[in-house]
Amino acid sequence: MNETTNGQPARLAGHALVEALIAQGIDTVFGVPGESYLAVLDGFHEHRDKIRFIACRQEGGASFMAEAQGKLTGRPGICFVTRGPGATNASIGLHTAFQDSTPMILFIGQVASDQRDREAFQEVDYRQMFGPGTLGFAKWVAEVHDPHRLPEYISRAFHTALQGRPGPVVLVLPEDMLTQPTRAPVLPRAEAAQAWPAPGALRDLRALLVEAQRPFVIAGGGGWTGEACAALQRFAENWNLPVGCAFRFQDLFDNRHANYAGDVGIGINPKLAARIQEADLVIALGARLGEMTTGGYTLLQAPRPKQKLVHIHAGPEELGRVYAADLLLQSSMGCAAKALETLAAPTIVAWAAWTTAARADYEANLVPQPVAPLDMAEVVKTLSRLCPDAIYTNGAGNYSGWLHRYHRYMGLQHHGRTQLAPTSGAMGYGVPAAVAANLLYPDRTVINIAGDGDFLMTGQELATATGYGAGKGKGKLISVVVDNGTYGTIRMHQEREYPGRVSGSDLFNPDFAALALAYGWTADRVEATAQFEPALQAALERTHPTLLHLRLDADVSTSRTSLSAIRDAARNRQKA
Ligand SMILES: Cc1ncc(C[n+]2csc(CCOP(=O)(O)OP(=O)(O)O)c2C)c(N)n1
Repeated sequence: MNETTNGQPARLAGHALVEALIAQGIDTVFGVPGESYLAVLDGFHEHRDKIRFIACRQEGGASFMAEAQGKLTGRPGICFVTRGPGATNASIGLHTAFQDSTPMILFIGQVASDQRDREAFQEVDYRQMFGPGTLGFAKWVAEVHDPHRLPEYISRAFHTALQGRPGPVVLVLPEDMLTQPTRAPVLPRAEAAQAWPAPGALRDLRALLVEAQRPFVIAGGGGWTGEACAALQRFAENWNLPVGCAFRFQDLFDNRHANYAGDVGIGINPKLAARIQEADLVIALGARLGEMTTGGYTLLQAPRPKQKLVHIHAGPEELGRVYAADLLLQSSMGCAAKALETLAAPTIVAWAAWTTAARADYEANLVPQPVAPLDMAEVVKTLSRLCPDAIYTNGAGNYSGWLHRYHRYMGLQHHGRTQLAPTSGAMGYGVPAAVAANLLYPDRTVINIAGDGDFLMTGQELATATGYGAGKGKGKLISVVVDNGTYGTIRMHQEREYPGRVSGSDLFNPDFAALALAYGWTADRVEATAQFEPALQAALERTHPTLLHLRLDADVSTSRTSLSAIRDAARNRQKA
């Protein structure tokens, strides 16, 4: 036991943990309580004037809220859950934070040390369950045995979550460790170490740009700030480069800007996909170049793309992971963007018409085909018009395609993050993310769009919103449920692969409006396009949250096609 006190009075380790979080600038945590970490809960009571514990209705919701907190604040989102069942429920938010490169710390209460390895009540070995070897849950998992070293573990957890490729960390807390007294000091706030791109590599990048005829920038990933996004915009302006945003990182570049060319994700504008394939130089800035951003590794062929490829990423493990690039640069996003904006650009570039055409393709893609009676494109356009700078949240499902296609996200330099959406494709993300966003920033209006399948995965967090007074401040909280009576995305895939053979994708729904009322929300039903705007206006005037229940014909599958067209095409293929 090695105790460095710095004059700290003795208190429970559980209290020291809460003090460490406060010192890291955390004023809100999300969780579901458990008997495994009562001493920490007591610490939250002790310091209730500085930090609040938001008690959620399921750990999946709590971990999504913490993930959203990480995305919004740029500091690790904090989640507390109990052992076994709590940890298994929380795994979805952890996985999302990993795939989305979001800083987050999940604290898990653990069985007492003298019970370890007996398969004691709810005992799990979290290093096995979530360890880095799983390639999908956490950057680091540690169990804290010595209460005097708690601050060291917490400081390392913050650094690990923030540095390199940001991501989640798991700290496991044996209950007997938490109840010991400690004089452990409170350590200073962790600031992430920044990595600058090497000057030689920047010269090489400039040489590649000067030689290019059809360059394209894809921005994405974690670790961005408003300042970094502003610098990226200036780089794009200096060199007149077309910029696309990786799947669900659409708010990194101002969608209204003349250099913005669209989002590179599911349901990509086919013209944008073709343009990326035709590019002779792709600069991937912070994007992981995963399956969703590369169109299943077809926009950039793996492992050796046709285009010249420059990949800039904060995590060395991402560089050269899939693609044999022409140039790899390890750098934090802030440093990379600032370095790029200083690259001297020629007065005339060869690709001015290429950039103009990329923008024209994006704008043409904003013009919808009218659909009756309820036109989702018009719904999103109305939301964008009335709530241009709101925080928009969604989970997974075809319904999100309208939002991604028609809403014009602003860059982070304007209002911070305005898109909370899981690149992990986790259903159920949008409701808790919206609740967290509004609780953290009561002056910001938050709009959740959810499918009927998606909504009910975490819909019980409406109670959390009501309980903690969400939507009562200047900012409104609105959930738009798009009810088509089916797990529509899966139905779409079924019709394409096994036309007419529907199984397992029908939904039997509650009355969503009545459900919302039961949670203390107001609700409205919308069956036709014209009803949406007045319903939204009324919601924006209320001082508590509103659910808008939209009924959509199941045949309206995506913003580009219908289920019947997909089925007919599949049948014709089978006949041919
Ligand atoms: C937690 C989770 N479970 C299952 C899936 C697979 N999945 C992807 S989309 C989808 C259906 C979504 O249905 P809904 O929310 O009703 O939206 P729609 O596709 O009908 O617009 C399913 C089941 C997933 N992505 N995440």
